[in-house]
Amino acid sequence: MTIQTIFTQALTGQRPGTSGLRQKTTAFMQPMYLENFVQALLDVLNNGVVDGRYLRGQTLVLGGDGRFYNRAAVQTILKMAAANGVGRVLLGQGGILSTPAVSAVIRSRQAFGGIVLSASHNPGGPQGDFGIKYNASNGGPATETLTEAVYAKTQTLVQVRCSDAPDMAIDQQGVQWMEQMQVEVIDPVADYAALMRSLFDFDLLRSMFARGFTLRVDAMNAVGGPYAKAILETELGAPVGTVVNAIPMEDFGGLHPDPNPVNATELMTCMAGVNAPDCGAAMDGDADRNMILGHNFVVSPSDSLAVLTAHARLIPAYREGLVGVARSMPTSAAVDRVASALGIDCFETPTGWKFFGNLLDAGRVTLCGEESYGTGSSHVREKDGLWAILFWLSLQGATGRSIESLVREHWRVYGRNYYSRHDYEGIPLDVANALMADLRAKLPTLQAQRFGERMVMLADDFSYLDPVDGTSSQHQGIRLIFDDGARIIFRLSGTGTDGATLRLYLERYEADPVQQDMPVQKTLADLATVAEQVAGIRVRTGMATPSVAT
Ligand code: VG1
Ligand code: CO
Repeated sequence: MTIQTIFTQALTGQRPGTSGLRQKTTAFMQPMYLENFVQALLDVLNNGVVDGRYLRGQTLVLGGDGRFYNRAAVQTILKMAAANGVGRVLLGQGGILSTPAVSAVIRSRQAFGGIVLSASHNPGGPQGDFGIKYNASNGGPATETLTEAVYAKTQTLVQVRCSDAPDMAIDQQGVQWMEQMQVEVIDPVADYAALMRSLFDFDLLRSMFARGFTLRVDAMNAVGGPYAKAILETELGAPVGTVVNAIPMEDFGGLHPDPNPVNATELMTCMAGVNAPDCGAAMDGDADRNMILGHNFVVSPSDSLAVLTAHARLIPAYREGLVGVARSMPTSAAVDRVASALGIDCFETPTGWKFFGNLLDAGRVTLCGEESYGTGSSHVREKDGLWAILFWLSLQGATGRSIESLVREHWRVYGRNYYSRHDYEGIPLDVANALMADLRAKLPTLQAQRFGERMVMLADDFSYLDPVDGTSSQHQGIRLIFDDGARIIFRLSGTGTDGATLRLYLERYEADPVQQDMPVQKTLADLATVAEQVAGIRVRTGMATPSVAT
């Protein structure tokens, strides 16, 4: 075995987005595409840019969501890690690790960091997307400082180091060596399952299933399957078949593993049927997202965060209460009301889990969430789909109440934040950029403008000053906040691979219990009209309706 130096050409366009570098699988499979990015990452980690620490000789965790190209990418990364002085790699068996499991393993084994191979909720397969992201020693997504350093490096890269060792056997657990590097193939589920056991009352959950509580978890043929089966079926005694679409497939069996009512159609139908189970749930490609359903009832992710916050003390891990909570800016303000009632801090961050990391590390928050079906806590530094499912099961077990009644009671107590996200996908980049630029330019004129009954109280482009390390992030989304608390938000997605995706977020608050059961889109229609008036989405994109509205 020798270490080869391969000369390469710097590539443009390898700037990580909201959650790592995502691209068409075909792009990733081009010669040197993955290699260049990985070399840039290893160079940055080896030069002490991060906290003055050096990767050389240290441990990296490696795994992915099992999508097409996962296995090949694992082999490439192992050879490059060995050639770049990595001391040890902890590799999920078969190259498999969910995003929350990578976070858990980094933390439990005190690794230097980890590499996740996933494009998360994006479709997979040769015609789909692939992705790679780096998580730091806290288990959380790399900060913008690090991803920008990696991006800068990709632009000047001239060589890649790689071992010419043969491919490794990755399907058996155990220890092997490549060059000077130890590779330990680990059980992908064990560390994660142990962590869940330490947070929740597994006896309570076991007794629920023993009494006949019914659950259907749709793993969408993605990486959540093995975790859900091991924990829910094997350990907690849920009947076999509780977890469906449970075997990770390279193309997710043609499903789009983005758990929302539009994509998880099979689950939606099942939960609307007469024999619907007590609870339904789905996860995304890398198992960090969750959708929770009752009988014919979808819990909106923003409400989910608020309900979990309100009842957290029922869970052993949060019995002492929460230190604070955080939500991404476009997420509804439902949780803010609970935080204020509990007298705890509530932080508003830009979109993407990386912005929660410092708050969690500094002990300022315990729970975090995003409107995009993401919820999590201080137990890891990622959102966590199965954790959210176990949390909701525990709430049902502890209160004896159904999902729908828990949410409806929440609305009665705190009011309801009607909420919807409209996605306009596949817009030409220049059209999307012009739309945002024009909105930005218009902001001063929107201030104090009236739209029907409402007046704009604040029109701005959201920026965030991290209260822990003082870094600032600009241009995180255009906000129109009205005098009645309603909000309209526009931002461009940072995870897509086809042109641009415009996300329009609509929210309005309803305190009156009699008015809390209206059809969501209908009750937000006037806000959608204002958004159209202000941004001219229809005219600019030629799209009469959003491609997805959830
Ligand atoms: C989307 C979501 C965001 C989430 C991100 C990664 O980003 O809106 O809330 O953190 O995906 O989720 P964007 O930039 O496309 O809006 V995952 O599960 O795809 O890693
Ligand atoms: Co995900």
